[in-house]
Amino acid sequence: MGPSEIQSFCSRLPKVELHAHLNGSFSEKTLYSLYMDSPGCKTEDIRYLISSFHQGSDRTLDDCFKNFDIAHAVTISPAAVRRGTMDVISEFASDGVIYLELRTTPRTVPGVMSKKQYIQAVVDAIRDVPNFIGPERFIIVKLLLSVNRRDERSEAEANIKEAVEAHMAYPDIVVGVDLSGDPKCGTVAENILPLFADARSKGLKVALHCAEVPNEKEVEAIIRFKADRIGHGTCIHPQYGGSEKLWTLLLESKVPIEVCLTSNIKCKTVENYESHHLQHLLPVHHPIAISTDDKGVFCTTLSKEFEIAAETFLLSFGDLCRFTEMAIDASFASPDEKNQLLEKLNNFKVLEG
Ligand code: 6MZ
Repeated sequence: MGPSEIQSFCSRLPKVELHAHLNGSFSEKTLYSLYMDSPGCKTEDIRYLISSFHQGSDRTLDDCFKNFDIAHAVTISPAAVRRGTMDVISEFASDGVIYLELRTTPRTVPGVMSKKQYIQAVVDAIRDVPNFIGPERFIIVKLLLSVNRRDERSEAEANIKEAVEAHMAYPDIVVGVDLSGDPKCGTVAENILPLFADARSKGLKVALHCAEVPNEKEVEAIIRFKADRIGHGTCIHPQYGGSEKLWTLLLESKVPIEVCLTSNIKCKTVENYESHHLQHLLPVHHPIAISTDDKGVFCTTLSKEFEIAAETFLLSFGDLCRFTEMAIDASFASPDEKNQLLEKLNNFKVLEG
């Protein structure tokens, strides 16, 4: 298999995206167009953000988090949030993504937008999907609401409450909660895990960012919590500042890992693709979902992430189909939806011979 064959296969393959932060997924085009309607956003900030999209791995985790603050400055009204969401969904659908779980942190903009209105804007865009992706495309979209670990506990409580209410109002769309935010600051995750347990008891699935940086105690608490999925999971294996104990706990838990290759390289939490922790997950057949994290900020697509995985770890087309299958299994879709997605994958396999 040559690089162009791999590229073409990855783009045709029906894919499932399980780890995509809304405000980190805006493309250059979306940011420019939202910026034109955001008088409060500084031109130099938007220039900085867009130029940073094209940087390689010469920035730090802190630089990446500065980017999110800039993206937030262009989504300060329900109309902007809705437009941005529609663009992100369209772009994933054009990339051959048949199932997308978006996640976002409900935000209040005083006098302009409440958390409820923010969530409603995203939900409205998702409900409108069949009308804007075009008849030749197919995509199922779900929403997870995030808690930012940088925020106060009261804010975390407020977001979980909003998530529970949104799930009751839109059970087919709002399906989960997420813990994210700068892993080097803020809340100690173990203190707010009871909030996630509460959300789980009310029917929401739980995805937790875990081990982007080493933190034995917190990582152990998160693995023992048995989330439905873990984001990143970098510093669990001893090679990345984790330990044998954590690694064994993870493998025993069988909790799927959302693997974000380019994000980890660009944030410098992993040195290069060859030494990515995916190398340890593949041989033991631990469930994984290849994901983009922030396709705008990291200038990537899900097809590209599949390509990188295939080229780095010498994977076959069969292995890549298996990735989609694993992601369907790890998704928060309903059993009927999972069958529908599997059927799409099987049809693709038949067509490809
Ligand atoms: C942890 C991340 C992240 O929620 O405003 N976010 N959290 N690790 C990462 N790896 C690089 N990438 C993004 O989208 C932006 C927010 O997602 C979280 C951060 O909290 C960021 O502010 P929303 O739509």
